[in-house]
Amino acid sequence: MPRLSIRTVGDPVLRQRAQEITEITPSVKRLAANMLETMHLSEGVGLAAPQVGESVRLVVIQLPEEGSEPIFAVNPEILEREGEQVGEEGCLSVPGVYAEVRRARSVLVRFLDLEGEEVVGRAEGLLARAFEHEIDHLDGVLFIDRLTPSQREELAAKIREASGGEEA
Ligand code: QAP
Ligand code: CO
Repeated sequence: MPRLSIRTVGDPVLRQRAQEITEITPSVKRLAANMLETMHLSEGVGLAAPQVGESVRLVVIQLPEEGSEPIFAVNPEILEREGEQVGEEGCLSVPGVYAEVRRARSVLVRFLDLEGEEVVGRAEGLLARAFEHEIDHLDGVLFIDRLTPSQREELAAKIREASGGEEA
């Protein structure tokens, strides 16, 4: 299976609202399998279809814990959020940038699996964070959009330094 190329910040596909999937066709399943493989090769824990240039509502998540299975979610939605957690995030589409992001501690999610069966379940901790992060991608939102003004300042300063301290 070919490794898909990952779009990075600046690519307009990352800013579009992705389309609902109306039918789980073989090509949707093939995209899902290719996304999982691409995510594994890039050592990611989550990937959304727009990150590989496909503007459709499909995400894959696989937590790094031993024995955790991949989750394929078609048309995922968050029905409820509860509590708060702050933790470090990165994104394959924003390579090399990591920042603390505030998210819900727990979310109630609904999606279709690749067989078209509805799944409703509660996710906590890292899994809740991954669902929020990946569903944001489907709405054209990146984790860097969720930083505080002072975090943005800090990030801008780092980028200036990395470019050799020149005026940008
Ligand atoms: C989203 O992120 C996420 O910059 C998935 O050089 C983040 O897989 C879910 C990655 C935090 C839960 C918690 C980023 C790999 C991977 C990079 C990723 C990099 C190499 C990010
Ligand atoms: Co991401």
